[in-house]
Amino acid sequence: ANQERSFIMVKPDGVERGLVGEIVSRFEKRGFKILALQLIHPSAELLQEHYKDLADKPFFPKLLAYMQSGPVAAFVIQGKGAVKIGRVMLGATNPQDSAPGTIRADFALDIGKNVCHGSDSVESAEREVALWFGDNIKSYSRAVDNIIYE
Ligand code: DAT
Ligand code: MG
Repeated sequence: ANQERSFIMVKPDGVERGLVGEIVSRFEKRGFKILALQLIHPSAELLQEHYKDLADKPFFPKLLAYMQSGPVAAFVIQGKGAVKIGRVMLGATNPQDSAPGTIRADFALDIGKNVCHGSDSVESAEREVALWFGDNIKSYSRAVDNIIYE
């Protein structure tokens, strides 16, 4: 139950604005284990696969261009409720609707520049972790988990 994983990504605007440390830090402080962490210049092919469910949307070309405008900081968090809590910590897709204290509410104003990505289900998390990191993930134990979990 404490092994659930989610794929989180700081988008190019977030990297350019120097928000990588702040965003990673929020997940670290919450108690999640960082399982993988990499700055990536994503190819069009990788992004098309990542966002394949949105291929028919009118904003898809703009989304792909934005996501290729610079490197992204991709990482994997592991811990209890990683997917659901990850989404809550990001905030609503449109920053105009994001609850105060969420990443998008604290750092963004426009839906097309919403700073971060997080997997929306356990199934998509598994797919996205495999897509972005393949076999480059190795689990490890942390003594602090005995303090974080009851
Ligand atoms: P989320 O990133 O919250 O999972 P999503 O998967 O529905 O949202 O869409 C992926 C990204 O596409 C989203 O972060 C920003 C962009 N996007 C979504 N809906 C949009 C819209 N109506 N107009 C412009 N960009 C949109
Ligand atoms: Mg999504």
